[in-house]
Amino acid sequence: MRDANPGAVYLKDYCAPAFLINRTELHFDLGEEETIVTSRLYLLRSPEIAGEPVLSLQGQELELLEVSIDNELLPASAYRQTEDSLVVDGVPEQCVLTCKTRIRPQDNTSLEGLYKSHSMFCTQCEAEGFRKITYYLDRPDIMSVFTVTIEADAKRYPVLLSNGNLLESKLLESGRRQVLWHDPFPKPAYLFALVAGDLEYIEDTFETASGNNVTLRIYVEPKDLGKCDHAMDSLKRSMRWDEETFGREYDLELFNVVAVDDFNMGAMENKSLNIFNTSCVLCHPDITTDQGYQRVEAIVAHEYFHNWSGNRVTCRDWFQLSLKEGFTVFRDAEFSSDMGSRTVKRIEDVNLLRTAQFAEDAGPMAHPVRPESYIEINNFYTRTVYEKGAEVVRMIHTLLGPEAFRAGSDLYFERHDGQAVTVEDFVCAMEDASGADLQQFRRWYSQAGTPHLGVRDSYDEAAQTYTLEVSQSCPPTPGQTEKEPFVIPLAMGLLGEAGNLPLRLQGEEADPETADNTHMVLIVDQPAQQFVFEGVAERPVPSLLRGFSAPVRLGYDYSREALCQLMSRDDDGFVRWDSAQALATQVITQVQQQLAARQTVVVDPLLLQACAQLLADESLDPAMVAEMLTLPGESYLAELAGEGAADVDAIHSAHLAVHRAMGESMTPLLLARYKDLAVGENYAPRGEQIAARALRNLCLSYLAHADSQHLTLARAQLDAADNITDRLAALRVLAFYGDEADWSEPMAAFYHDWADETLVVNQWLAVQAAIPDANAIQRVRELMQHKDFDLRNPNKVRSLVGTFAGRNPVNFHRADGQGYRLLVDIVAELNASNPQIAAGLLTPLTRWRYYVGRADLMRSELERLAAREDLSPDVYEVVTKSLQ
Ligand code: B3K
Ligand code: ZN
Repeated sequence: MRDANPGAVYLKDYCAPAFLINRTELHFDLGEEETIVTSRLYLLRSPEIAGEPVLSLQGQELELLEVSIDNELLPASAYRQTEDSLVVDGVPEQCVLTCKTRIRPQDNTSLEGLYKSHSMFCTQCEAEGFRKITYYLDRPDIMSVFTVTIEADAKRYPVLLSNGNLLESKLLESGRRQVLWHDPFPKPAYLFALVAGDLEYIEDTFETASGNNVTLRIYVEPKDLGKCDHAMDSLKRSMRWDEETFGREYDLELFNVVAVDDFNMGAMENKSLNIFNTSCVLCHPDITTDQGYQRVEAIVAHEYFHNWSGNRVTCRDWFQLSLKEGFTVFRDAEFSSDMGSRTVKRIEDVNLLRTAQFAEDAGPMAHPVRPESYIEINNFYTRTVYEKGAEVVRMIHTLLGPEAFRAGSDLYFERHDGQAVTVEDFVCAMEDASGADLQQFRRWYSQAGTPHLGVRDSYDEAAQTYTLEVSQSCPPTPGQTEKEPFVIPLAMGLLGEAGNLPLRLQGEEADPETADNTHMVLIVDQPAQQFVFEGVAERPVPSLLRGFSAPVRLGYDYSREALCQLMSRDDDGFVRWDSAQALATQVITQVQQQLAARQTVVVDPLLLQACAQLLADESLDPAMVAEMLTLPGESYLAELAGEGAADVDAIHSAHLAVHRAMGESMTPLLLARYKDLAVGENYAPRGEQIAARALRNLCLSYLAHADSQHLTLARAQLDAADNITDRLAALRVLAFYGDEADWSEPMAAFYHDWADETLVVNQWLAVQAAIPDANAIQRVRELMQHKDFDLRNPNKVRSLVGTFAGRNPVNFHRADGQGYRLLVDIVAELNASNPQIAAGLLTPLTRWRYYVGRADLMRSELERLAAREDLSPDVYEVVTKSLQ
C-alpha cells in the first residue's frame, strides 16, 4: 500500500497569506492554437507576517514566458519553478508582479481553468482551477479587485464576458475585438470567470428594493434561445425572495448567466457571471421533465443566493466550504419550499440525505461537515458538506426560531461583508444575535458519522404520565473512534385516538397562550435522557422527529398498527410519509425473509389496505400520495441493512414482489385514478399538474407491473403525450415491466424523434442504463460506442455510466463482477482526461463493505485501480481511503 496521504492538506496547518493582492489585472489573448495570459498583480506584504517572506504562487500546466517586478524583467536566476509553483525571493514590500504565460484551452479536458466547450471558451475556477490560467495566490482568503481585458477574433467570438461591468468594447484593425471588464467587489480567484463565444441572449430587468435597475441576461447557443424563460423567471423570483426573506439585495447593474454543454457539475456562482451546465438552465416541455423544471429553479436560486452567502462573504480556506454550501443549500431549500409544497420538498431532501449522505457517513470517505484534511479538495464537494451542512443550519434555525435566526444572518452578513471567514464566525454571529449558547452544538461541524437516536416509551395509566427515554450514540468513523454527545432537536407530538394530544412536560407550566400545544421540540444533549409528559389521558403513539428535525437515525420500535395510524392521521406531513416508508420497509424485509426461507410470499394486507385508502382519498394532495405510495428505494434498503448485511439480489426480489402485489391488489383503483388524473390542459410545469402527473405515472408503473396487458396504456401515453415527463415515464414502464420486444421499437423511435436534442438523448441513455434486465452490461458497453456518446462530456458519462452504477443495482452488483469491471475500466480511462469526474463515479464502489457475497469482488476491482502508477490525486484519494 502506498502512502495514504501524500500531499494531504490539514486544517490545523492554516497560515494567513504572506502577501495580499489588492488588484489583479488580466489580459487574455484568445487563440485557436494558444492563449496568452498576462497578469499584473498588485502585491502588498501582509502586515501580519513578520520577517522577509518568500512569494510562492500556484500554477499548473502553464508555460511561463516572462516575469517582471515593477516592469523590470526578472532573470531566470531570480525565481524557481516547480511542477505546481513559481517561487520568487526578495519581493519588495509593495510591487507589481507581471507574468506572461501560455496555455492551451483547446487541449484542456479536465474542464477546470480555461477550456473549450464546442467552439466556446469558458472557465471553471472553483476550487483550484485559477492556477491553470496563470500563477496566483490561488486561495480563497486572497480577495482582489479584478480588471480584465479579453482579445479574440471578432467573428468567431462576438460575445466576450467577464465579471462586473463592461467598461469598453472596441474592434481592432486585425479583425479582433477587445473588451474591458471591471468588477468593483474584491473576490477570490475561484469566482473569476471568462466566456467567449458566438452566443445569443434573452434579456429582462429587475428593480431591487432600493430602486436599482438590474439587467438580467441568459446567454445560450442560438438554437436554445427558446428554452431560457423558466430560468429567467426563476432568477427574478429568487432575487425578490432573497430581499424579502433574508434582506439581501443584488449589488451590480448586470447579472449574466451562460449555458455550457461540457461542465463538471451543475453550475457555478462566479460573481455576476454564473456559468451553468445546459442541463441545469435550459427548459422546454419536450426536453425537461417536471423534476427538471424544479431542479432548474432550485439551482438558479442556489447560484444567485451565493452572491451573498459565498461571494460577498466567502470562505477563509476550503475546510470551511460548508460555510457557503451548507448555508446556501438551506437557503435554496427554503426558497423551493415557499415556491411549492414545503412537505413534498422536505420529503425529497430527506430521501436524498438518508440514502446518499447517510451512506457517505457510514463509509470510508466519511468526514465532518468541516473536514480536517484532504488530498484533493474536489473530492469534498460532498453530500456531507452540502446536504448535511444544510441540515446543521436548519437545526440552528429550529433552535433559535425564525426571528433570531434572521437576526443572526443579518449580523453575519453585516459583520463579515468583504471578508473570507470561517464556520466559527457564522456560529458566533448566530450566538451573538440570539444570546443562545451553541458551544456543544458545534460538534455537528467537527464530528463525522450519523448519530443514532434510540427512543423507548412507557405509559402509566394511573398517573396519566407518558415517558420517553431517549439515548444517543454515534458510530466510529475514520480517524474518530469516540464521539461526544450532540445537541439534537427532537420535534415531536403524541397521537391519541381523536388526534394529536396536548403536551405538557413534567415540571413545566402549561402555557394557555400557546396556540399549538400539540407540537414540541425536545432538546437531546446527553447520552441518555428522560422526558415525562403529564396529563396524558390515553396511551399515545409518539410522532417523532417531525419534519426530520435532525439528521439522525431514529430507533423506535413501532408496531405496524401504530405506523398505519401515524400514516393516516398525524399532523405532520413528514411523519405521515416516513411512517409509510417504515411500514413498507418492514414488509419488504419480511418478504425478503420469506423468499430466503422459500416460503410463500405474503405481503402484509395492512400495507395494501393503507395504500389503497390513500390512493382512494381524492381530498389528498396527489404529490403527497405519490411520495407515500413510492416504495423505499433499493439503495436505501441496502443502506438500512448495514455493513456486511446488504443482499442486493434478495432486496431486489423482495422489492419487486411487494411492488407487484401492490399493483395487483389495487388494480381497479389504480385504473380509475390513472384515468381521472389525466391532465386535460396543455402542459405547464405548475404544482397541480406536476402532482397529477407524478401520481398518474406511479399508477401506470404499478398497473404495468401487475399485468402486462396494461403496457398498452404506456404505449398509448407515449404516443399521446405533449411533454417529456409523460413520455419518459411511459418508456420506463415499457422497459422495466415489459420484455425487450415491448420496448426496443419505442426506444428506437424515441431516439429518432429527439436525436437533435442533446439533453433528451442524455435522458434516453439514462433510461436504458437503468433497465434491470440481464442484458444491461452489454447494452451499456454498446451505448458507449453510440455516436452520441462522448466520454469527454460529463453529462453523457453521468447519464450512462453514473446511472448504471447508481440506479441499476442488480446489474452493477452482478455476481460475476462484470458491473464493477465495467465501471473501473471507465474510471481508469477518465482518470487521465477528467480526474474529477473519474473520482466521482467511484462512489458506489466505495460501499463495498456493505454487500454480502460481493465485498471481495468489489475490493479487488478497487485494488486493480490502486495498482496503477498513473492515478490522479482525485482517484488516488478515493481508492486508497476506500481500501484502508
Ligand atoms: N460552487 C460550485 C461548485 C464547485 C465545485 C468544484 N469542484 C457550485 C455550487 O455549489 O453552487
Ligand atoms: Zn453552492
